[in-house]
Amino acid sequence: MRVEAITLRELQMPLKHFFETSFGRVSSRRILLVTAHCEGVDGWAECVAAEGPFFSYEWIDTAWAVIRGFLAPVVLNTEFKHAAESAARMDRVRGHPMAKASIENALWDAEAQKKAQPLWHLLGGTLTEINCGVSIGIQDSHEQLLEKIETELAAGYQRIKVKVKPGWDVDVLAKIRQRWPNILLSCDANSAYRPKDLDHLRQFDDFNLLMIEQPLWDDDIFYHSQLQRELKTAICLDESIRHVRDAEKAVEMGACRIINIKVGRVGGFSEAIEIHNVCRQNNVPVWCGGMLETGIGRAHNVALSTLPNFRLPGDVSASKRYWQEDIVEPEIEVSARGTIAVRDLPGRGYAIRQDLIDRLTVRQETIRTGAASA
Ligand code: OSB
Ligand code: MG
Repeated sequence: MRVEAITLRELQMPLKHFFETSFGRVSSRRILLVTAHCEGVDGWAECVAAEGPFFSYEWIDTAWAVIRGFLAPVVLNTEFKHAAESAARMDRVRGHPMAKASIENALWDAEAQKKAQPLWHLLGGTLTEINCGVSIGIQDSHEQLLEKIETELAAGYQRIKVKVKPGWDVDVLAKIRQRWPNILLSCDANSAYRPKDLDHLRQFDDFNLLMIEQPLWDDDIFYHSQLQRELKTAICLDESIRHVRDAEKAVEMGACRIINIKVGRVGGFSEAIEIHNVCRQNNVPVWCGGMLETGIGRAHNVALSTLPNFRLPGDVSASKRYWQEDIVEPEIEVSARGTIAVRDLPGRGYAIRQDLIDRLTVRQETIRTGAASA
């Protein structure tokens, strides 16, 4: 398989409702799509870098620049037996996992199509139905949040995750638990707390949470290991797990009991699979995180979630929660039991809506040759 050209596209897509985390609010997404043109087959992926460097240092403009200047040049016109080989070619570039993931994952999609295999099968997936939860952002009022939870539970989602930060945490969790004593409930702090908040965080133990996601610094493992020893509730790491060594370290140090795998955050499918495997060997359950993706990123998340250690419901939810109209067909749909059935079609299994993508595109560039200092 040879990559003849790579097309980058930026799409402007308004969210149905704003999404707020401890690091800020977003109302409209700038979506970066990557297409790898591979001898008659187009592989597609979504770069999950956001509108600004807040979840991590990457954002859409750094991703675009690093792909154009440094990543595309090392994969273009190279013969690959397997998409995973592209990771080693891109290794010389330090960091920028979301940019790298978008290239590698587009190649996996192309490879699956060429082999006429579903992507989930090529990744080594075994589950045919995946379990879904939702992530609900910080709202303008407690009432608005409770209403949203009500809606998602009625839709069948198996787990509710709410975003928390100082000032939007204990009271919120108490109200949720009062109304729904038994639902699977977790919270995500996106690094909003510090070790000095220990006494405050201990109150979270009263709510029988499935986990507290990323309470401390985005790059920390050590202080999480101290915190985990003090809390009954399981810590789940998201931002801190950048590659398989972080997962090994976190497990070894007892910094968490659960790991959230986001394929963009860890640099692509091959690293995500390695993290999955290490967690499986150590009996640490994983689940698939989300980054407010369109259907292209979502389809990749669904495929990854079929690996056997994805034992907890992921943040893999229906297209219609975020988008008026999604760019894949059919849209990602969730059953009344809160599941997504995998599709037995070659590649990602969801067709590209090229007409709609063209209408939403605000910037486009095709890279054909190794340009800058490759
Ligand atoms: O930390 O999991 C997170 C969205 C943007 C950035 C970070 C996170 C999230 C979510 C949304 O929680 C998950 C989704 O895509 O539904
Ligand atoms: Mg998170």
